[in-house]
Amino acid sequence: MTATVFITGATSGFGEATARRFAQAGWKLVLTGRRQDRLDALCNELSTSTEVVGLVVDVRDRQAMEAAIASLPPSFDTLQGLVNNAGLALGADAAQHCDLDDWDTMVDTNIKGLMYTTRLLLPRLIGHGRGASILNVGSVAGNYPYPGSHVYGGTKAFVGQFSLSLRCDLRGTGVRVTNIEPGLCESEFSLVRFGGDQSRYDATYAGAEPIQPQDIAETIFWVLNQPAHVNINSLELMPVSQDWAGFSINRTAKA
Ligand code: NDP
Ligand code: 8X3
Repeated sequence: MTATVFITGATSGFGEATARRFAQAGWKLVLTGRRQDRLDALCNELSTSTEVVGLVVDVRDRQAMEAAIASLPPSFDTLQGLVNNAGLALGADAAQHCDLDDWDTMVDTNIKGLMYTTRLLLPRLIGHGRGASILNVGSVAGNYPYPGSHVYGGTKAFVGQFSLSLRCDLRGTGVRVTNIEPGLCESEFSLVRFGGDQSRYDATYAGAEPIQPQDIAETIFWVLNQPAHVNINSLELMPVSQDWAGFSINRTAKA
């Protein structure tokens, strides 16, 4: 039986690169995203080498997710892989200057969208059983604080804890769970975060030799292709150029 992987957020960055990597290995694909033009173009391209279904759907919309998943053809009744990748950061200002709508969007996408997708697909993953995998895309922001991370980091901390707890609940099903936690990676992530500001995007990556989406795709492919008795619990990766800044001490009288 040909293996199938369901990838959220396949219209750019990690998700798109991951779709290409799995297609190259002959896996069947279910790809999601909101931008129909991009999803159609990718599905058309990859359908020359494998079976692909594109679902134009917003992960925040629970009913739309239910309907989209229910519409899958019978050949997708079981899934070997779920890559919960769709997500975003909005802004990097200090918490006291942030827009609550942006915070809602990050929670709704990175937490609730991931939650909905996981719950709705669990029966299909359990149906596959031994060798099935859920791969959640967390972040170093879920492990370490930095100024301007606040809610984004909080959502990724949720992803880490949810992943660990899922492993306990899935005991005996054969379904594996992994949280990958990347650091600085070059993708549209930073254009989205900075409201399309190309100069801030350029400044984020200048001279840093950031991780590329293809690097993440290789990592995800490796995780899902481990022997069925091996579970990679979490995997944190950073570019060599990135490390930790150390503790910060404010020495003004006010603080
Ligand atoms: P991109 O912005 O390139 O890709 C994000 C993807 O998520 C797009 O395909 C987008 O598709 C999709 N998406 C966003 N919101 C929604 C939504 N509401 N419903 C459905 N799809 C949605 O960023 P990356 O590839 O870099 O990011 C992928 C994941 O990796 C995210 O979870 C991010 O937090 C995480 N990450 C990124 C890092 C980085 O430095 N780049 C580092 C660590 C983690 P569309 O707009 O078409 O809906
Ligand atoms: C994205 C990585 O360091 O910008 O999750 O938070 S970082």
